[in-house]
Amino acid sequence: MDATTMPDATPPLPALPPGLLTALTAVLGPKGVVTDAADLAAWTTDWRGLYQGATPCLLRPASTSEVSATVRLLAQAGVPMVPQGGNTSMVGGAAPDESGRQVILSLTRMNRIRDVDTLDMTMTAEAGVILKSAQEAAAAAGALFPLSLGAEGSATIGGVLSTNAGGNTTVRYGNARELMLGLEVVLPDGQVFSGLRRLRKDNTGYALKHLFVGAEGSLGLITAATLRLYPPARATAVALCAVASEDAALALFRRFRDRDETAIRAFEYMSGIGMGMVRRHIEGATVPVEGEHDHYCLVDLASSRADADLHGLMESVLEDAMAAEEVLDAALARSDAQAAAIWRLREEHPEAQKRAGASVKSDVSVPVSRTPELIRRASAALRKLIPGSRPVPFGHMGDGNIHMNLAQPEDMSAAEFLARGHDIMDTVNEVVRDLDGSFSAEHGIGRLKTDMMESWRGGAELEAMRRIKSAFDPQGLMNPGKVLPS
Ligand code: FAD
Ligand code: 2HG
Ligand code: ZN
Repeated sequence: MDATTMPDATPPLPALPPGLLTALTAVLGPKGVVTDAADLAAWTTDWRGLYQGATPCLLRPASTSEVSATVRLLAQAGVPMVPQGGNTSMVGGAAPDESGRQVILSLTRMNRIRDVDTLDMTMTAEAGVILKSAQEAAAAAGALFPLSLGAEGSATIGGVLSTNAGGNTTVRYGNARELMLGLEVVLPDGQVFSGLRRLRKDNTGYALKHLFVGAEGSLGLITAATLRLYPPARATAVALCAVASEDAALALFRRFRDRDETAIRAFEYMSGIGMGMVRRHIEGATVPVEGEHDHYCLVDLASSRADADLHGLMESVLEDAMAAEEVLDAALARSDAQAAAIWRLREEHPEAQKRAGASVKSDVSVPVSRTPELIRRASAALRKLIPGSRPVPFGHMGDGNIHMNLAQPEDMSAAEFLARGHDIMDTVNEVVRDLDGSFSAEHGIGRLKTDMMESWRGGAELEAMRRIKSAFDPQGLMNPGKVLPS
């Protein structure tokens, strides 16, 4: 077979309906329409590299009216669309499928902070504002936007709301939903739902705005949001603790909660295996407690009162926990730099795990009281399923949300290990189900977990979700193949 007779390995992408690209370019200008295959590659692959999709074009509207006009044109032509923010989804939520028919609608050019009000304590930000920029804008006004997560340098306001992201401070401030007061959304037919109300109380029938939070772009495109602000932290204390067991970790959380629940800003669990990966793979990472331990906790206390004695509280609780042999050793940060170095040990867990080889992630939650049992039982089941594999549980213990991840055995190929991905997730989920938990805590469903919806949310619950979907999006054009099984 020579080159002229050889079939093309990748068939050409189906063209968009005639005239559509011209009409879109008239709305968005040349900067708003990207069709060059080389430029599109970065947008069609997800952060974890799980999916390699295809798209005929990337559309980049710069205003709500441009989003509305774009969606109207695509809806009239029956073209499916995939909303995208920072493309940091852990579940392939923002990646198009392989059909080459799904257009990517990126909101990153909508990046204006429209308003910060420190009397109402609200910020109105467009969907493409990077989370870190939103935090900085709040800080510049003397306030705090508390949502904080490892991807905050890339994730956008539209993305964190659409996934109902949690992160490190949920234990204190709630997840993205709880930080949202109002939304502006372009509906699947192009209409604009203008709900940017900054009201703390607003009992007017169905809370439509909440449907779009956590919907992962399946009901419409969030173009802007009004968010809650808080007073900034004026006193803080951060410690890394080596703890005796999973139960000791939870007991430590309880000690802090019993002494002063309002002081806890974050309470994170890390395993010895995960900490070992950070030591090995992250340059400059040093663990400030001596020796190697099986379990660690990061405790972060904060108060808006400058005179709050949080170091005193931290030392006193840790002394009690050491006397009870729950805490084996602890390092209390004496400067902001030391606090940041402790936080880095936690934040670099995803990157360290990536560098340590293939891994399968399970973002799950159980009632807080059952987190020790989750970690113990799921780790044992995973070790039994794949001998030599390394469970790397870590995460937001104060919320009952553990990333029950599994790293490949050193002597197994990545491909062989990843082929067991569904078995691995099923093994974790079996324990989670038994503990009254959820198979998706904060990362969402995306493409990865859509086929789990039937068994976890079947019956009336799934049926109600399907009705909502078809009421908003009767043509099924908004992020098809995500969230709901077809
Ligand atoms: P994308 O990935 O672009 O999109 C996410 C989903 O939302 C997709 O379904 C997409 O279609 C949809 N979407 C995006 N923008 C819009 C919009 N404007 N309107 C409608 N739909 C939209 N998550 C946590 O909850 N807690 C963590 O601690 C955490 N840590 C992370 C750490 C790392 C290193 C990484 C890579 C991710 C982490 N995540 C975490 C995952 C988290 O879901 C994302 O970081 C974030 O919420 C997604 O924002 P994004 O702008 O990148 O959205
Ligand atoms: C975190 O808490 C993120 O760091 C990512 O939610 C978790 O990599 C993961 O599994
Ligand atoms: Zn997390």
